[in-house]
Amino acid sequence: MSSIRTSGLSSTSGTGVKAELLLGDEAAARGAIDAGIGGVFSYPGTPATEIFECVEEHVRQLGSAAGISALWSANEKVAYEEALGMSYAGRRALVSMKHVGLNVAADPFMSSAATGVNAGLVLIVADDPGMHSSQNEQDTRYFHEFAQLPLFEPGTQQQTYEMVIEAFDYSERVGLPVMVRMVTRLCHSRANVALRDLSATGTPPNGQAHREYPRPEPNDWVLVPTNARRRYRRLLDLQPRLLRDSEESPANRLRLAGKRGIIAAGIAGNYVGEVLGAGDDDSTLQIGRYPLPVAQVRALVDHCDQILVFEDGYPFIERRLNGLLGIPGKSIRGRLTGDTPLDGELTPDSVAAALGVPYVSPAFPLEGLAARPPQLCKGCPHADSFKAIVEAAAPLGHAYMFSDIGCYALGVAPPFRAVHSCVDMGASIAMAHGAVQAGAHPVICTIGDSTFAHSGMTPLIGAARANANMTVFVLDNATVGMTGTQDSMCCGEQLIAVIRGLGVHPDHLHVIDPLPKNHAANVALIRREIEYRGLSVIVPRRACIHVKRKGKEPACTPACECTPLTVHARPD
Ligand SMILES: Cc1ncc(C[n+]2csc(CCOP(=O)(O)OP(=O)(O)O)c2C)c(N)n1
Ligand code: SF4
Repeated sequence: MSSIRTSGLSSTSGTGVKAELLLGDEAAARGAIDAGIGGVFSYPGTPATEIFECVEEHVRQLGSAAGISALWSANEKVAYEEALGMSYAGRRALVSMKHVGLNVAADPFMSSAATGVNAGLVLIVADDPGMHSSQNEQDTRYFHEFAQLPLFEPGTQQQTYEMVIEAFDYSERVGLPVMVRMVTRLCHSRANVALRDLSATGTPPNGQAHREYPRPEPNDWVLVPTNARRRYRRLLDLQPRLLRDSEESPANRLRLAGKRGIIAAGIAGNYVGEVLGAGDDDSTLQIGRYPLPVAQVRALVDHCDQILVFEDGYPFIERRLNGLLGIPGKSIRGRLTGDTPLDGELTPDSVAAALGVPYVSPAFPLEGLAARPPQLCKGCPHADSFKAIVEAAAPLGHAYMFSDIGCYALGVAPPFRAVHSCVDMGASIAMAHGAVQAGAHPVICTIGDSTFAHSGMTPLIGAARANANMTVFVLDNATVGMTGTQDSMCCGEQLIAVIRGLGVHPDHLHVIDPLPKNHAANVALIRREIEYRGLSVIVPRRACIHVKRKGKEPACTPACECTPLTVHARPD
């Protein structure tokens, strides 16, 4: 019988009292709430967004009694730093983001491995193998190794809940940030989760856990070289303990049986359990925690002739097993050997094929369904903006149109074809400025209001300083449309004040209302600004139709004095 079980880790002393049907993201959030966090920090990004939103909803229902602060951050670096500050100040902090968000947060993240933490700090990163809603499928486990920090990898919703609680405790025991890696299928699927009875465990009520600020060694957090060397040495000295704790953890489960060995990481254990069912003879090692438990891996390899590795993402474990030269007499198989595809998500079908067992997927067959490419919603303000931009630029020669990540990236498709690049958040303005320095003209750049606040402001300072010959469109739809209309950090008149403050000349800063009735006037103004030999910024301002549908107010700051944005309902 397979020892890779899909059930969760057993909760401490039978304290699970009620089961709730939760998304993986919700299970993570509930774990953090039950661990007594003082705050959650995040920037939206699929598939991690619902972690923050679940805590936010909890705070909305309980108000200040929740004792938790839940404010979106301007970007992932800011989110990580805010969480670190809360940890230093003695409250547990959760920070969550999608995988590419950790690239943005990598600077404080790497250095926090040296400073360490005070109250528990848990970083949840949601990977997106298969790129359902992402620009790449990088594997966060490499960041665990890069930073030399402990990482948990739950395979089920129940494990997610339990591991997040354990991650906070562990973070305080070792004085380090602890990472939790999730993947899209886990984040966005539901299962019953047994939640702890906090009154029975003596856990402090939500948000009440508080640790003293550790006055004796404040220099630990000041990474000037003398301290940094000392703190890095501490991180290195902790490594044997992190390995031992991982080897002793019930999250890594070894079962020795037949001569074929299976290593399954996180959610892959579910797929193996599903396709093999009861009655298989294989030896198994379920990985739920890193550093990789070397002792268990060695025991499995010694016992078996052939090892099959199933892991979502890169062949992280398979590569480590093989090293440079492989293991004489043993066959290590997985993504590198083509037993499972090198890219995309694992599925029960691909796992069954690699195991050589018959398996009929219960999933609905997709063949024959008409393809439905994503497109801008009917009535989307971006459509009117692109129409005007394309028409204005047409007679001026081949325009270079740099863009960014957001709903407006759909301007790549016909009839607009107005997006020639979309690389990473905030890249458009810097790339446009680079193209200007290569002598390109006309150079046009489109970026959303949330992406601008995330990482578009800094490149605009340089472009304004150089008066770069380009035209920037900050598409202000008053929300973070692409990830589900979260509040935008900077829109309306506040956005204009920021752009002006970054050094853009007021004569070449314009707000337009992208409506069909204004089309001719908008085209004329845009053309004039493209022809101007210097930097222009144009802000097409009209709210996303879903801001209205959700009955939300456009997300200007309380201090904002802009005239209300034109909000249009969907035409149908
Ligand atoms: C580093 C990173 N963080 C988060 C995301 C997820 N994401 C994609 S676009 C976007 C923001 C979109 O908002 P905005 O720029 O205002 O454009 P809109 O979708 O509203 O048109 C976010 C949060 C991402 N792709 N990369
Ligand atoms: S969600 Fe809003 S911004 Fe995105 S395509 Fe639809 S209307 Fe446009």
